[in-house]
Amino acid sequence: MSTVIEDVIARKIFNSRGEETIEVDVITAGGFGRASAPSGASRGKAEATPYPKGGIEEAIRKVEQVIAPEIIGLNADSQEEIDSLLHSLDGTENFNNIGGNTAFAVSLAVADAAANTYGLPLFQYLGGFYAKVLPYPLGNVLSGGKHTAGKGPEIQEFLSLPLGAPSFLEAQRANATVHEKVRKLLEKKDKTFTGGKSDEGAWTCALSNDEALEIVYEACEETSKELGFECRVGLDVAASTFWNARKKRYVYRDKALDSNEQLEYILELIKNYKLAYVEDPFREEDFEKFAELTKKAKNCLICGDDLFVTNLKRLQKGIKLGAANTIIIKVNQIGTLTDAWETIRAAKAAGYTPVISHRSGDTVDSHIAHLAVGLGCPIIKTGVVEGARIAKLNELIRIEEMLADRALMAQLKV
Ligand code: 2PG
Ligand code: MG
Repeated sequence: MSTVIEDVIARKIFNSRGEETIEVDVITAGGFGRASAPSGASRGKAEATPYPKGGIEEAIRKVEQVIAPEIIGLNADSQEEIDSLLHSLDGTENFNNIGGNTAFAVSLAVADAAANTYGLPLFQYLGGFYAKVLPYPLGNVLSGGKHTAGKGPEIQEFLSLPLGAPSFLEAQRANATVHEKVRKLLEKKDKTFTGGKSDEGAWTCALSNDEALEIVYEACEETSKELGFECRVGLDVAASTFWNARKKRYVYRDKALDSNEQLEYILELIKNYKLAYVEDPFREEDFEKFAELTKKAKNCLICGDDLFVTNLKRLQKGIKLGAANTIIIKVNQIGTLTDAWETIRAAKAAGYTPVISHRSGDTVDSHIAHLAVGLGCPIIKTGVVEGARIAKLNELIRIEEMLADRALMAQLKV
């Protein structure tokens, strides 16, 4: 059962958008690990730099010529040592030299190799015996913003959160039901609807934010009635993507709102549609408005994605100001598993809910399913259909089956 790393291999593969990405294999004396990096379309400004100058070719060269010689011979279960080595080999705050995606693929492949060498599923290797709590899937059912061609709603994601589901399998069934109902409602209400989907498998349409919300709300309400448990609506506003810095306004097709008006608008949506979750309702620098909304919003998780970018320092600033009560965790925003774990730990200590998340460009890599259970994240954000999303959801169904009677759903009060 030796976890000594014997070889590290990097290659170029393709993600769900058809873009090139990096995949890394880590071979130990007794096992094997593999991880590939996802990629965002609406990236936060403060995220780790994805690739070094020279792109993926240079990232592969860095893995083979700079990183591999340093980590071959180390134990794959020395995760913190290896992650800190990645930082020192890079030498910058934001992984400018080796790239955040490069660090991510190495870091995750190392953890995967250690788990495999011990003969453990990754979630158990990371979380131990009591890692038995399944997350609720927060599923993207309708897309807008940067995830579409620009004719749809400005809000980037309309999500379904089956908060009352008794099991993960039932929760995913609820999201799949909402997704299907949204299609039927779009067929009726959007004359231009052709069945188009975004990268994340969510429907696209030519409706306004309010019209889209009406449809998703109706689909969630009907699903709740049919399945007998609560299914609520969530939003990823991704407000930085339609903030106009010159005009100092959030520019919608039919209105342009200043920050105070945006706050009122979001509060109205929370009330009218019983929203359980709102992500990035303001631009990524506006910690103050996040704090104001967090104070005023009732029964709703207020989440920072572009705001925090999984970065501990940005989270600490948020905690101080009371900005948000929920944080998106995307490991490739920060680079290594250890960094993400530290952010999750600080978030939980401050009463923030960590939401582990896919990226819009993703692969069939299913590690985030294991991170949700192994690191104790009560929500996992993905699509509802599409191969790269289903890979993660089905892995959670397998984990639930593996845990059998011991499996529990997360406790989440919204
Ligand atoms: C987001 C994500 C994932 P992207 O904003 O939360 O849905 O999008 O990966 O494009 O940053
Ligand atoms: Mg987001």
